[in-house]
Amino acid sequence: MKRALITGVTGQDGSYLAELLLEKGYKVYGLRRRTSTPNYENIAHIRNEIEWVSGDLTDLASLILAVRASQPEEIYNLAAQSFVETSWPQPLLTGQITALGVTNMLEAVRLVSPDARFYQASSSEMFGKVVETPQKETTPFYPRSPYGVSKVYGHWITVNYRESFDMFACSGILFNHESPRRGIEFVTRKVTDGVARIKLGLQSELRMGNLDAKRDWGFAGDYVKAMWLMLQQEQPDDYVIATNETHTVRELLEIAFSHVDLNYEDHVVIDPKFFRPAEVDLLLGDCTKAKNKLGWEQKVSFREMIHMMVETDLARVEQEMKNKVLTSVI
Ligand code: NAP
Ligand code: G4F
Repeated sequence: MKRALITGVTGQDGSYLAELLLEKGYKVYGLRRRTSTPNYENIAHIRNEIEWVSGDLTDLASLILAVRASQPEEIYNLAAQSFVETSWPQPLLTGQITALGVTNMLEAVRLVSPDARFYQASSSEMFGKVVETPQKETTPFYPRSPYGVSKVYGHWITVNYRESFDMFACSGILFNHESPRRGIEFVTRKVTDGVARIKLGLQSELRMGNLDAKRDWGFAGDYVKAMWLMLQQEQPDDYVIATNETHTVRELLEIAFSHVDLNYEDHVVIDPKFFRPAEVDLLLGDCTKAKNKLGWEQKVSFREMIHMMVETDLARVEQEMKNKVLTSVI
């Protein structure tokens, strides 16, 4: 039985990846950091199938112990302070987790299991103020946030450990990917949750930032397959994973609101609070290399994914409303 260690297993991608690896018969170890309120929402259905190891990306000793306890053949480093907006008010924390945390992880692997295969969750945010379109593996980076800068560091330290120590270390440069498990603060989920609340009469407006920003949005369930494929190759390498399509936030609003017969213009209010100090205006990925070498391709389209997210949020909010009525009756 193959063993894999996943950091960030409680997050969106970690939960889909854990499902995929369990389906493939892996023994899955999940790194869990201490929080005052446990956060198992995304992995509640497989919680008992995961072997838990405790640790934090900022604490090298804990990572050494986690790698020692799990003895993994494959390590997926998905943990990060992953919300771009938070990286301006918390640049040092973001750097400690999202940048130096990668070195901590790589050191733990180098010292304990140097033959293990390592996946680093790099990001299209590294392309930032893009210098070419579409963006591919050879496109120069120009990050626009402390998060993007941290991911550039994480990317290059991964490449450096591959070249310095001959480690099987891969960096997946993933463009935005979403799902019903996406954190509520990210724009797709904020919109689909807002649509559900407006449709069910719980609120009437949705406050938004820059509607002209363009993103290449895919489905997280498709993207974790690419992570796994990267670690099954003969040689370690870096790959862009994207849909080769871009959409504005405005198009996202149109698709989500019209799915429940609403017009976004009747509900969206522009709030300067949600504009960023420096924006990434356009992301559009070219994943030809992943298609040719990994045989990877997306299955779920942007529109299908947004519909899936609206439907899931409608069902959830409706259930929450029922529970509230029940609680008040009791
Ligand atoms: P996410 O939902 O925000 O999950 C982040 C995970 O990291 C959570 O499990 C979180 O644990 C964990 N974490 C945060 N700080 C930690 C620390 N100090 N020590 C240990 N664990 C820590 O992120 P995601 O969307 O699944 O993304 C996964 C990875 O891919 C991230 O590295 C992200 O930056 C990168 N990425 C994401 C996208 C995307 O569009 N989703 C695109 C490119 C790259 P808690 O539950 O305890 O908070
Ligand atoms: O959903 P977002 O917060 O994602 P962002 O900043 O693109 O970052 C995500 O994707 C990266 C990959 O490219 C990951 F590395 C990163 O971890 C994360 O998963 O914002 C998308 C766009 C931005 O241009 C933002 O300015 O939506 C715009 N936007 C407009 N109004 C908004 C809002 N974003 C948020 N979160 N909230 C708004 O009200």
